[in-house]
Formats: sequence, structure tokens, C-alpha cells
Amino acid sequence: MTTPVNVTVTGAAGQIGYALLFRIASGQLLGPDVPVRLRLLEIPQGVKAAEGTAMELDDCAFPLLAGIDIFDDPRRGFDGANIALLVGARPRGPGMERGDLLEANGGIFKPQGEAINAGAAQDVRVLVVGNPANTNALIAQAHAPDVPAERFTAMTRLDHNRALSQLSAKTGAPVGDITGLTIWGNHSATQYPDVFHARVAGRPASELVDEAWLENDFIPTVAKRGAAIIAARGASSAASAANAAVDHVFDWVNGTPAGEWTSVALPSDGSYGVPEGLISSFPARSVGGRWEIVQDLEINAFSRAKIDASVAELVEEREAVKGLGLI
Ligand code: NAX
Repeated sequence: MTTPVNVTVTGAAGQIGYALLFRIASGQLLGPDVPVRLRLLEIPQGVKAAEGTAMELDDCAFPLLAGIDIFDDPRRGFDGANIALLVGARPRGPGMERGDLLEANGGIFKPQGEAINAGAAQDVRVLVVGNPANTNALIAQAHAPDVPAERFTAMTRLDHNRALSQLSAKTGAPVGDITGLTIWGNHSATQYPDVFHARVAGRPASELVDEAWLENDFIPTVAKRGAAIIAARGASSAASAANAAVDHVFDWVNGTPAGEWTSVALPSDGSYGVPEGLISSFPARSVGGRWEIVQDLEINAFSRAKIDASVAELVEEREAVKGLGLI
């Protein structure tokens, strides 16, 4: 058997963790020939539940699962990590202001960034799922100066998949016939799902839908889908979030299909007027194990205004965490 890949998952006892771990262990994260060793990181109160999940993982007898270890110390949890899925985060409680939320998450993502810096494998790739995902990724990255910044990403793949599904429903084309969609900006209600470069079975999506539908239906439906799931299910998205994390890492490691792109929140290099260093969602291709921002897409006035609004929110979040001394 080849050397197993170490996959650290934080928030392993949570609901996304429960949907995610079995897919990783079955080989869907990295491929059907790649053995994995799971390193589960929880807070002390979550360890017992994580042990229960580990028992169930054992009971699946996954041939690719080389072992499971459970930790409540980030230094140990990230030791040797090749892939780090940062799912656990502090949710917004009643009466909590944004500053309180950012501060509480700073208390999680700063030590996790330090632990990744101290002990993760040379090739570590980080995906932050826990909200506010973009800014949590920024905090972790700021505390891992020895890890290339580009290895820190945040998840907008669920938004991307939601946009694919909505456009498919509207046009009647299967999702597999849709290419060229992009989520821009923050994984929040200001995100901008952009169809202006999308093609549906080879035809420009903009010929099939009008601006009123984009403005009044598509964009708000995609951006508020998380709230709609909570209203319907009584709990936030879990299996779809786990699925998106699997898609993100699989593509990062194995490459995006030729000629296609997906959406990834990654450190800006200044492309499309997004201030350098902000972790913002872009159209991205994975080539040779690295994300590249798709260049030279024409941005119309409608898109420009929406990208700018979401990026402005990210700038505010960055200023807020700077003000709190978190970066
Ligand atoms: P749960 O509350 O079910 O689970 C979170 C788990 O994280 C808990 O078991 C908790 O003990 C653990 N945890 C808390 N602090 C930790 C720490 N410092 N180290 C290790 N573990 C820690 O939440 P769940 O539904 O699984 O969601 C997890 C996160 O994903 C939330 O922040 C949520 O907002 C975010 N989401 C992000 C999405 C995205 O597209 N980026 C979509 C889905 C989801 O809303």
C-alpha cells in the first residue's frame, strides 16, 4: 500500500463532519487508489461524539482507511497534515455582533494557523469551510507565514453548485451541460453568482435568461439558499456542504476538467481589481495541483457593481480583524 495521505478534519463531531468523513474514507476526496489516514480535531466536549463517529467509520471497513486519530489539541491534530479541512467554527449566537463573531473565530483560526505552520506537511492544502469562511481563512493564513499563501482557500463551491442547479432548473439543461459559472467575492449574502460567461449546452446562458430573472430570482435564491435550507430542514446544510468540500479538494488535487473552471475563494493577486491578499472567490482552474485564477474575462457593468459590493464587505471584514489584532 502506498503511504496514506493525512487528512485533518476540524469540527469532526459536527453535522458536516458526519457527512464528510465517510466520503473521505471511501476514497471520494482524493481518488479510489489513495489511502487516507484521518486526524479528527475537536474541542474537548466534542471528543466523545467524534469517537462514536470513528467507531462507525471502523464499522464500514473501508479498504482505503489506514487509521483514525482523535485530538483536542490543534498542534497534534495538524501534525503531518497533507489536507486540512477546517470545518469547526463558532456560530453566531443570539445578540452577537459581527465583531464578536470575528473575535470568537479568531480564537479558533489563529491557533489553528499557527499549528499548521508548526507541523503540517510541506505540501499542506487548507480548505476553510467554517464561517465566516473567507475571513477565517485569512486569519489562519496570517499565522502560517512559512506556508505559501496560495495553500489557504475558503469554500464557495457549495454556492457554485447551488448556482449550477438553479440554472439547470431554469433552462431545463442537465447540470453537466453547464460550464463557465463563477461565484465572486464573499461566501455570504453579498456573493455574486455570475452567469455572463456561462454556457448551457454550448449556448451563452445570457441568451436563455434575462437580467430581471438574474436580479430577482437567481442571485437571491443562490445567495440565500443556506437560510432556505435551515427554514425547511430545521438545520443548516450539511451533506451538500460536505459534498462541495469533496469537490473542491478533489479538483485541487486532481485538476479541473480541460477548458472548464470552478469557483474558489483564494488569496487575490490583484486580478479583477480585488485588493491583493483578500481571500475572495474567483473563477479558478486547478493545474498541476495549484489553483490559477482564470484571466481576462470581460466584466460588464452589472457584474462590476456586484463584485465590488461583495469585495467591499471582505475589505471591511479584513479591517475589523486587523483592528482586533487577529492578523
Ligand atoms: P456543527 O455545529 O454541527 O459542528 C461544528 C463542530 O465544530 C462541533 O462539533 C464543534 O464542537 C466543533 N468545533 C468548534 N470549535 C472547534 C475548534 N476550535 N476545533 C475543532 N472543532 C471545533 O456545525 P456544522 O453544521 O458542521 O457547520 C460547520 C461550519 O460550516 C459552520 O461554521 C457553518 O456556518 C459552516 N458552513 C459553511 C458553508 C460554506 O459553504 N462555506 C456551508 C455550510 C455551513 O453553513
